[in-house]
Amino acid sequence: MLTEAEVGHYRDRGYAVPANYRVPDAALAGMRRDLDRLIEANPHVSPDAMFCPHEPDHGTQGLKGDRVWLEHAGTPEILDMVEQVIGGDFLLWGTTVFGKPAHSGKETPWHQDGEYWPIRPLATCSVWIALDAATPENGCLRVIPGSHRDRRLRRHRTNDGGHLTLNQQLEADEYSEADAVDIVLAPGQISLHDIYMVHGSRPNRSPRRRAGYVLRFMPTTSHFDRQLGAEIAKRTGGAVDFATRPLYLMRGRDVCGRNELAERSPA
Ligand SMILES: O=C(O)CCC(=O)C(=O)O
Repeated sequence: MLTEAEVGHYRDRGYAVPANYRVPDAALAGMRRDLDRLIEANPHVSPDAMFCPHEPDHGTQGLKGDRVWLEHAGTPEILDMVEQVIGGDFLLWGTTVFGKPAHSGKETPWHQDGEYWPIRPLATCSVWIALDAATPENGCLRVIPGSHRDRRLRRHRTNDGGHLTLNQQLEADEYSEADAVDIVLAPGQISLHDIYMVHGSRPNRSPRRRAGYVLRFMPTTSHFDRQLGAEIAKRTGGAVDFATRPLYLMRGRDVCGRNELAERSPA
């Protein structure tokens, strides 16, 4: 569980790194094996950003995923921490492997997730699980503490440069990189961040891979709006398919009553 201070840090700074939690060694070894399999099964998809690996066959990347990633997403201790920050009614609406390979791993531009997610009102908690050590050298996640506080989407532009994992990028005058903090994680450590948080990561020019598995949770007081998702996908031309992706209730009930929930069948 998050300590009271960590919950306070999440509210005040927009992110938290639980000091006392590590994915247990055996589970972490399993995730790393599953990552090797995922990469091997998808030679046509860049490991830099693999969307929805928890779906066997979904999305515009043509990624061949595996239900085992949905099992990983349901780790009870992680769900407990998510509950602490977004309450007891929430669903999983996406996952991503950001698997920055050694030497060539792509940059993630500074952005706010809320810019291109069809959730209204905007509310999520992302959980970033370090499958490898994440350090400044191999392009760890970087955040601008407190940038979520005014709950305002800043100006973004589309940048389709092939060196980026995402094509939505904050305008340079919308943040100050001098305020950035590196989220350095040992394998198995996690961080949590808010939907308005300004964040990004540098390219990986080191000899060590930097893979993270990211879980996207939202409180069911919000609506995952598929129609809006289709419009956003059209506007951004992104690799994600918001219109058809399944939504899995992880805890509680669908409070707003408008989320179309999928069955969570076993792996
Ligand atoms: O891992 C990265 O480089 C980017 C992750 C990210 O943007 C996110 O989890 O929202």
